[in-house]
Amino acid sequence: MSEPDMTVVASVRLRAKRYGETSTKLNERSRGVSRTLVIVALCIATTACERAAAQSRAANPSVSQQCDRSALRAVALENTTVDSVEMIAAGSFSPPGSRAPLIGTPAFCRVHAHVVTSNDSLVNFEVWVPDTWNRKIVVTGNGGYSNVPSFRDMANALLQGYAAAGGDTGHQTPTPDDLQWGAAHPQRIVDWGTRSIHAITVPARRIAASIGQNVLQRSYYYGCSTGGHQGYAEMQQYPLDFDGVIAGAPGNNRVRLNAAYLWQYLSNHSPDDGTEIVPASKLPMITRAVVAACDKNDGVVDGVIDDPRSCRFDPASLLCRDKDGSDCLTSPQVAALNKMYAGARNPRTGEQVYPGWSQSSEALTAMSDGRPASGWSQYWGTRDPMRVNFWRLWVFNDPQWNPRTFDFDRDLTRADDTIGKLVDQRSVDLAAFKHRGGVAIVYQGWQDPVVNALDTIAYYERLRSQQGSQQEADRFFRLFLVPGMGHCSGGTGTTNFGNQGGAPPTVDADHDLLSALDRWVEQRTPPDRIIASKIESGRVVRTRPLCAYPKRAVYQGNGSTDDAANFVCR
Ligand SMILES: [Ca+2]
Repeated sequence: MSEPDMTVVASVRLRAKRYGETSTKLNERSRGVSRTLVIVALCIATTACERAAAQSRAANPSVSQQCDRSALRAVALENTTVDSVEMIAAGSFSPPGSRAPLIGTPAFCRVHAHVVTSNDSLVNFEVWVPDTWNRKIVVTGNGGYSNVPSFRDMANALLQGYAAAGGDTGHQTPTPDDLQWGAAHPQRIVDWGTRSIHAITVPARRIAASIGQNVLQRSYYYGCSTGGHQGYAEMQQYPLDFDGVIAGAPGNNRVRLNAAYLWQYLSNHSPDDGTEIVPASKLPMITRAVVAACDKNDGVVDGVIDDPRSCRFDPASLLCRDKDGSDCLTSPQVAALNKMYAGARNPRTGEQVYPGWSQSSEALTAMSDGRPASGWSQYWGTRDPMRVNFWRLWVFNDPQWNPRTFDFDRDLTRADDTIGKLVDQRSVDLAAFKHRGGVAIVYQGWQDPVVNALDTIAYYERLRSQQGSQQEADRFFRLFLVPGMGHCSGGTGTTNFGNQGGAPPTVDADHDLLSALDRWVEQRTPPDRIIASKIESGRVVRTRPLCAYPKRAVYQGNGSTDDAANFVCR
C-alpha cells in the first residue's frame, strides 16, 4: 500500500467515525478546514501517483487488450474488490435490471467492483472505458434513494468519449424507496447522503487510468436530484475530486426538503379521514389558470412563465360559484392551496423552513384521465406523506410514528442535529473547490415539483454573498434556471440541453452541459448562456438561451420567439 493510498483509507475512516458520533457538537468551520487539509494532501499525491503509474507502462495498448482482471492486479485499490471485468461489443448494452437496452454504445471495457466504506457499509460501482477514450472520466450520480447506478447517464458520457462511473449509493436492498436499509445503520446513511461518490471516484479514476493506459487528464461529475445533492457534497466535502461539477435540481437541503413534503401532506389531507383536499386531478387545471394569468409577464406569450416569482395568481379567482366541479376550487381547496404556496414555517420563530413551491409548478402535462404526468401530487403522498420512512426509520426510529404529531420547531431541530449531519450539504464555503480551479454548472427547472427552484436560488444567493460579489461567484459557479421545466427534464419549455434524459440535438459547448463544462475547464471559457431546445416528435420546434443567473433571456423585439438568436441574456 503506497503512502497516499493509506491516507485515502485513513481519511475515510476518520470521516466515518466523525459522522457516527452524531451528538458531538463539532464546530462546522474548523471541521471543514481540517478535512480540506487532509484532502489537499492526499489528492495532490494521488494525481501524481496516477500519472507516474500510467507513464511507466507501455504506450497506448488498446482498451480491449487491457480489459482484463489481471491488468488491474497491479493497481492500488484499497478497500476495493474488482468483481468482474468484461469487454462489451459496440451496438447495445442491457444493464442489470434495466427495462430497455442502451442503444448505440461504443465498444467498452466494463468493470464491476465494490468498495468497503466502513465496517457496516459498502458501495457497488461500475467503471466503463470506451475503446476510443478521451482521457477524461465522468462520475455519475443517482436519483432518489436509488440502489443502482444511473446507467443512462453513464452511456451518454461514454458516447462522448468519456470513461464513465456510477455506484449504488451504498444502498443494497431491492426496493429503492424502502429506507429500511439505513435504519439503525448510520454508516450506510452517510454513504447515501455524503460519501459514496467520493468512495467510488478514488478507485474509478485508477481503474480507468489503468485500462486506458493513459494519463487521466480530467475528472467531471454529473448528476441530478439526489445526483445534484451528491454534486454539492463533492464541492463542499471532497473539493479535489473533480475539475468540474454538473449538479441539477440539487436535493442538498434534504431534511428541510423532506419536512416540506410533510407540510404538503398535512396541508392537503383532511385531519379527520385523511382524504385529499385538492385532488390530483385538479392540478393541471390550476397550472393552466396560473400560466394564463402570468405567461405574458416575461414579454412573450409562449405558454411558459419565465420567472414565476413575478406571478401573483390568486387561487380564489377559481372559487366555485355553486357546487364543486372539475374546473373550480372549493373554499377548503383554496385554503389548502394557499398553505402549500406559502410553505412551512417554524411556528415559534416564524423562520421559513423550506419555501412553498412556485406558482406553475403544481403539475406538468396531464394524462388522459386528467391526472398530472408529474406534479405536487406525487410528493404530497397518499395514505402517508412522501418519504415518511425518512422520519419513521431514520429520524425517530419508530415505525409507528404519526406524521400528524410533527413539530416544525422541536422535531426539525432534532432532525437537523441527527440525520441532517449525515446527509445535508448546505455549506456555501466552497473555497477549496474554487481554489483548486473547480467550476460548477447548476441547473434547475422552474416547474420542478420535487426540488423547489426557490430553494436552489436561496443556496445560490447565500453563496454569492459569501463570495462577496457576482463577479467572484461567476468565476466558478453558475446557476441556470430553466423556465417550463419539471424535475431534471421534461416540461413545456425548452428543456433539452444535455441535462438528464438524453443528448441534445447538437452536442457542442453552446448546447450541451457536459461540453460547456469541458470548455470551461480546458479553455477557461465560462458559459454565459446555454442554448436549450424544445423537441416535439423528434423535431426542434423552439430554441431559447438559458442564462446564467441572475440574468434572464429577453426578447429583442424582432424575429421569431422560437429562435434563440432573437434573445439576449440580461
Ligand atoms: Ca411567457
